[in-house]
Amino acid sequence: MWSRIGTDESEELNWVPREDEARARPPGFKILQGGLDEEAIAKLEPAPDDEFALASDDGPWTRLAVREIQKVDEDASILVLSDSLTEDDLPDHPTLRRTGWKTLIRDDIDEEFDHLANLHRVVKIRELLADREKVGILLQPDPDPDGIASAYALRYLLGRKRTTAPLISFGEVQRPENQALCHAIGIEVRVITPEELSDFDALVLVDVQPNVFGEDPPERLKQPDVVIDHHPERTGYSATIKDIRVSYGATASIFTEYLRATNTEINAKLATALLYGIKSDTQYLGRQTSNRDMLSFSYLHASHSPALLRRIERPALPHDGLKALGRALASVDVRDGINILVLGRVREDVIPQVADMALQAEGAEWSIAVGTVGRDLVFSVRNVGYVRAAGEVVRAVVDGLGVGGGHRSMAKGIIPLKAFRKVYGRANKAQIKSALYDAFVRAIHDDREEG
Ligand SMILES: [Mn+2]
Repeated sequence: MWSRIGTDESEELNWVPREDEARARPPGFKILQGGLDEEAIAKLEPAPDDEFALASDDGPWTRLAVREIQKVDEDASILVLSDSLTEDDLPDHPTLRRTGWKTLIRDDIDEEFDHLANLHRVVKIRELLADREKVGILLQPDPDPDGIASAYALRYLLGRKRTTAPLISFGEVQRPENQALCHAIGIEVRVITPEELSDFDALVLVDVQPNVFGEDPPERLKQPDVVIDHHPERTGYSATIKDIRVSYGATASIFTEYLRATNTEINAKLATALLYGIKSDTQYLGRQTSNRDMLSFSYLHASHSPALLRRIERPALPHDGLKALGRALASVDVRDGINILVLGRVREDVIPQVADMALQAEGAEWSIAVGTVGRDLVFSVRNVGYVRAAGEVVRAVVDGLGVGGGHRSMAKGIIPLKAFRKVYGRANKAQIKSALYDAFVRAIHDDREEG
């Protein structure tokens, strides 16, 4: 059996019965008149861009077919579909590839079964919650983008509004980027007290499990209706439906699969929120990313809004923040690969944005943006990635003074002004710059000595 696949949408399937084969041709196939030989193939008038597929587990027949095709079109592209032939059974031909039917079908079928399992899960969740008047979607205190996006997706899947399925938390959204997400998408997270949980007819925990609310969480929390999360599974509670997938880098990936499995149309806002949720929980598909997260990310990428994403990731800079940046830039000097910009009093979200930008300075391997927020010095640190981990360096810098941490290439530190003054005397810009410069040189240098 073989087929010729035209490039102009005309697809021709031909059937070449083997001599010992009594079977009739399958539906949709034409008989290759004259059997398998050069002349019969030539009658098909193959065009130079045509591709051929040979489906056979018979080595001699396949070799013959390749030979006959080559006589007509010397460098024809040929795909051999067989699960039993190996490369040794096949003739040497520069544009020949082999793949197995079963492998091809298995991959697709596996995916369909995954969709089916997700569909089943969503149907059960919808059934469970259908008659409940008010469903509370509970997030951890100071929820992160993964949680917020997932909760928003759940409400969408349930076809509910904020009145019948509000997003709730025991602590408000604090980080400026997370507030920007809520603002850009139009999501409201309502802060409630544990007592207010009794106002709800159903409780769903998203991106969190009850243990996060302390050793002995409120009684209502120990029996949630649904828990959907990717953190390690905890004990001490019983949920009617639990979907915990620890291999996933983000809960938003689970919800993306729910949406796909139910053929739910994902609008730009929802796609952007989920994409940002995956991106931020996996450090832009870095650490703890599974293939699942990659698949969901690329699926969402097609329908997300880049403009909306930019607005979330780069909140508008306030004018006084820009002026502070201008003054800091006026005295820029990159020494030992370190670029420190001291901004003075600014809105907190200006600091990481300045740190991002400062790393672009010529010769900079490290950038540090420092600002005064409330009674603290807050600084964001970035590096080029191939130097000592930013998180470690920041921990060394704030040691005994404040708090800090982060990852390989980005970190954040906070030093109370009081603690800074105790050690360094004054907290003016010049003093902050030289003190931090010395501390960073020491912290970065430490690593080099340790090897
Ligand atoms: Mn998460």
